[in-house]
Amino acid sequence: MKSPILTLSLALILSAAPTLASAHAHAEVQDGDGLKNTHQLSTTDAQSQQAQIDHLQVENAYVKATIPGIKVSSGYMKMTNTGESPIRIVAVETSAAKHAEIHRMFMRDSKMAMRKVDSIEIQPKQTFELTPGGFHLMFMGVAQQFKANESISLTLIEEGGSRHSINMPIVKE
Ligand SMILES: [Cu+2]
Repeated sequence: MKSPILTLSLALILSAAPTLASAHAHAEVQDGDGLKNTHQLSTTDAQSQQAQIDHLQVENAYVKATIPGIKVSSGYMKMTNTGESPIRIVAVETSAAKHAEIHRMFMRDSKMAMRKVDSIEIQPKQTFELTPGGFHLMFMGVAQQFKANESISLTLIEEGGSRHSINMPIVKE
């Protein structure tokens, strides 16, 4: 029932970068044709590792395009924990900006403000959405202008060190 979404998420992860193999703790799962079709827990090592990767499923990831001279952008996505234990994202990394942080919008004196947060936790079987006006990723010191129809790659880092590389298309506001 969840197959189409999982397939999409896996495609996003796999398209992210050839560096996935070195960046990801579960690099072995890149081997084999079964990768695209098999998402259930199974008896083989390769497949159970692959299931682990799938525990964090990312959809609809995007960052906002920037205009020349503006070095700040923000990013959004929908993350689903398909596993049995909580996933805590403690950092994000990208070579596209000097600093990448997890932020949260909040009201202060009836105005919207934002602050950095240390982590976000996604409970088992829950979806956590980064949205304009809510939690989001903040990019400061954008290295090169974020141009619509291009993309940046981003690595989500879990507590414990697991890394998930994703591709974030750049979208014009
Ligand atoms: Cu922010």
